[in-house]
Amino acid sequence: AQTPVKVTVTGAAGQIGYALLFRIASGQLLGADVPVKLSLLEIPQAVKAAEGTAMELDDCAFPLLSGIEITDDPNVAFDGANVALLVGAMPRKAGMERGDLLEANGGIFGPQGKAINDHAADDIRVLVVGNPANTNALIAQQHAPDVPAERFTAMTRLDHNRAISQLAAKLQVPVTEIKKMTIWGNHSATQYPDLFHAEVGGKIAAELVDDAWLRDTFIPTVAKRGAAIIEARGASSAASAANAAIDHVFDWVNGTEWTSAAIPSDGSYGVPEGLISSFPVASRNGRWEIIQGLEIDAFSRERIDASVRELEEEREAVRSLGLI
Ligand code: NAX
Repeated sequence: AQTPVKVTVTGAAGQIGYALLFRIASGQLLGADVPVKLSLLEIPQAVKAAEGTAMELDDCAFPLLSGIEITDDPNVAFDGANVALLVGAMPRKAGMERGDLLEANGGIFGPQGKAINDHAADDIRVLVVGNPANTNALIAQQHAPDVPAERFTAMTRLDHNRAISQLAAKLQVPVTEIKKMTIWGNHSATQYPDLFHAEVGGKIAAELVDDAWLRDTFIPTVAKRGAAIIEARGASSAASAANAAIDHVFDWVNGTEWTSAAIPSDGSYGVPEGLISSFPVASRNGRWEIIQGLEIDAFSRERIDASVRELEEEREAVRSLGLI
């Protein structure tokens, strides 16, 4: 039998954790034939709640689930980890300045990056979900000098899936008709969902919708969807976020021709090297590759640059706080 893959989930007792763990254990993260071992990392106050979730995981008798470990120690949680889903983060509280938010998250993602560096398996793949996801991923990466930089990624797949869904609804086509969707930049309100390369039945999506809808409805609807979910549900996106995390890791491991993921820039498309920014990506042989050669018009250029500028500002801020 195959050795189980160790998957570490931080913030395991939170609402995304609750939506995520059962899908991992059922084989949707890596494949229906890959046994998994789960490691749940929580803060001490939430360990008991994580134990409750583990009881429910036991009660599913998942054939692929070979064990569950629960801990509040990152050195234990990441020991031998093959996949790390960094979900737990410090949310922005009312009146909190951006510097305070970045500093609080630096206190989480710095030590977790170091624990990954010191204890994870050689093939470790990291997906950061906890916000501000791109910059948290950068912090963790900078504390893990022995891990190839490209193994640290942040999630824009939820934005990508939202963009597909909005476009499919507008054009009244099945989501499966939409190809080559791209989210550029930061997982924040400045993100740029790009319809100039997306295709619907072989036609460029931007040519099938009017400019005003693209600019004034589509882009803000995708970018502000998280806030709309909070408004409607009274809680932030959880099952859809968990679903996107599953999609991201599944495609990273199993391959895809085109999706969106925030990965370390190699300078492509004018995005400064090292920033963890969302790009159109393919996954081949277990590695993300930025899709090259796309023409970027002035409209897209301006929006990509604005989101990338925000990422640069976040990087400057965490540098000046001594977090990287
Ligand atoms: P919850 O508040 O329900 O859960 C977070 C959990 O993390 C809590 O159980 C908490 O105890 C735990 N935690 C905090 N610090 C920790 C640490 N140092 N080590 C281990 N665990 C720790 O939040 P939830 O709704 O699950 O969201 C989690 C994160 O995902 C948030 O930062 C949220 O902003 C972010 N999101 C990111 C999205 C994306 O597309 N990238 C979309 C969904 C979501 O908003």
